[in-house]
Amino acid sequence: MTLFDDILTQFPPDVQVMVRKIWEALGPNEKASFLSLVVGFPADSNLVKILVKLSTTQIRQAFGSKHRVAIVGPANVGKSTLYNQLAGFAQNKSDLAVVSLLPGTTKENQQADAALFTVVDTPGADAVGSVGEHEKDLAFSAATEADFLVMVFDAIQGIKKTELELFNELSALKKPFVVVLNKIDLVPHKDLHAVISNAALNLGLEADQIVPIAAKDGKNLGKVLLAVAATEPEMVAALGQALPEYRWQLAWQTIVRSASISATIALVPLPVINFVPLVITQSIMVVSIARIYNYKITPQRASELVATFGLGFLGRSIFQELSKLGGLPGWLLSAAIASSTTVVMGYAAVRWFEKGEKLSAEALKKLTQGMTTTLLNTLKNIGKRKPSQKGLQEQITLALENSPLAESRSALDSEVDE
Ligand SMILES: Nc1nc2c(ncn2[C@@H]2O[C@H](COP(=O)(O)OP(=O)(O)O)[C@@H](O)[C@H]2O)c(=O)[nH]1
Ligand SMILES: [Mg+2]
Repeated sequence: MTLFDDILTQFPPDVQVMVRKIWEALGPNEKASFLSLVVGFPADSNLVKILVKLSTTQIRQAFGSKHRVAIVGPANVGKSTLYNQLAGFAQNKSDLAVVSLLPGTTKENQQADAALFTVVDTPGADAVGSVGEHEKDLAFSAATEADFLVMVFDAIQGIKKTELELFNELSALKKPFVVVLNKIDLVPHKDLHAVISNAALNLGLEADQIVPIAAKDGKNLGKVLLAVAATEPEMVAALGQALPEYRWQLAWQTIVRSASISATIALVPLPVINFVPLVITQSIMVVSIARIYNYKITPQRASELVATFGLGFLGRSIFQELSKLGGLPGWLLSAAIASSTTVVMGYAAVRWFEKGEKLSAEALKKLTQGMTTTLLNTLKNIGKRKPSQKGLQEQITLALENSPLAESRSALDSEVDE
């Protein structure tokens, strides 16, 4: 068994194939330097452990399996309408559901393939009588088989006794879920706040756990999808394909995750930033971003792309410049630079997939320097003592999630395009 095989066994079985592919895509020098790191720092088999632990989620995200999202709720609240919005991205029009004013229109479960995930429409789960019982059973069997529930209620109807009972029964399935309040277009603007907070109160949730939507015209559909994505990162790619206007925000989630991983990799005490684990992390990020932008690229191609942007080299030269100035601990510099190059790589990948455009070396440098300064300013607050990996990861995540970039990339665009 080679050393690499040994490392590979530490990954969960379902991601081993992918890790091996990425490994095989690396050049001989990169392979050698990675292995020498591992051999040279026996006390720091930590490095491998961190990499394994952190990249597993990412690999799952990039190569994740299909998920089932079931739309459930009382009759006539707009489940089929919402389903059609989601399934609208599917090729097959016969997958669409019949929508009508009449309660009880949907009598069977119906599913559609919306890119990477499967949406399931169900009959009303609140009906009474023998037909109603049967339909409720169908809805509950779909919910039981699903990985995620979109629970739909009617904004005008509100949450009364039957709705609450249904909510409790569905919650008892212990699936991740989002509650949406549909037909919000029928609520007068001045009552909006009260309607949402009443529904939250009755369900025992916080107001921000409820997403008001108008399925009929697609209003806030993206919020539903982001709520789904937040609990099921594997869906991010699928959602990005479905909703082009959310692509950047979805890509940003991937970038934040990768950048915080990069920082922790850099935290391991080594004289220079660990280039190879960074390349792997960034390659996986690029594969995820490609999926969001509806491209499929191999991990090999992604690692080549990462290499052509030359950010590893840039990172090291920025490290040298900044460490000459003194005053800042090496771990802080490494972490900030590793994160920044990952953010910039993510942004560069977005531009690449969006416009087939490669940012100039000058632009990349400017962006990386700017990002490093921003992150150093945030991280200075941690103090001189080196934080734990988890602590650092949280700090970076927080800083990036709260950045204006989470909403829009215009700040980066204007730096590059001016
Ligand atoms: N005003 C309004 N009506 C809606 C909305 N979504 C669905 N509806 C209407 O509500 C009725 C029931 O919709 P449907 O999707 O069949 O509900 P389901 O029984 O839960 O599947 C239909 O007349 C829809 O046109 C919405 O966002 N706003
Ligand atoms: Mg229906």
